[in-house]
Amino acid sequence: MPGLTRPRLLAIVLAVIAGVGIGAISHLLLRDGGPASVREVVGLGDPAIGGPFRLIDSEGRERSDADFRSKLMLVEFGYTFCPDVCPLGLQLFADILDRLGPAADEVAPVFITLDPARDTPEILKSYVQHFSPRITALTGSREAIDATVKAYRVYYRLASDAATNPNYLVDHSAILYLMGRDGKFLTHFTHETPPDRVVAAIRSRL
Ligand SMILES: [Cu+2]
Repeated sequence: MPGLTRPRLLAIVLAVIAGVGIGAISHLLLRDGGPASVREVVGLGDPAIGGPFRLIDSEGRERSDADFRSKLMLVEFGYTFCPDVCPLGLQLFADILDRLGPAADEVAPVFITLDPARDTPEILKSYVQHFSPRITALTGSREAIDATVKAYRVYYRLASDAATNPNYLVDHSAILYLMGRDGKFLTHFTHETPPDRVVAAIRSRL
């Protein structure tokens, strides 16, 4: 089966929630001027999700995270060959943009491939246009993708037959990240999050 098994998905979601929780606690402790020893220890666990990237868009242009600073960024990772998870995620992107109406101009939806070997700019272009022409699709070298994956704490794994089967699958986490205009992590959603809740979360930050 493509996508993720439920226990694994749950583990990833819990890991993200735990990471966010640690961040919240550390901020509270720091704000309240906790003891120096706590400050040091908690500081090590500060879960910065997201970060700089330098990738290639579907027009072949180099794009960096800084290009999206004037907008809220909605980020999702996947691959065009994905039979089920990614189409759902991109449909959710399209639903969110529709529901936002004119406010959609304030949001930059970004789809980053986990499969740069097959997802060329041309393939990404025709794929995301099925969902919304507003979506920016990004690819790049395996190294550049992996650096971005690491920054966003995304899980992915190529199927074991990837070297021999051209139709190989990629197991991956399915999380939507909402990033602020400063590029910093705000919150995240899953594909099960109702679009209206995502829209409300976005509107509250416009
Ligand atoms: Cu997928």
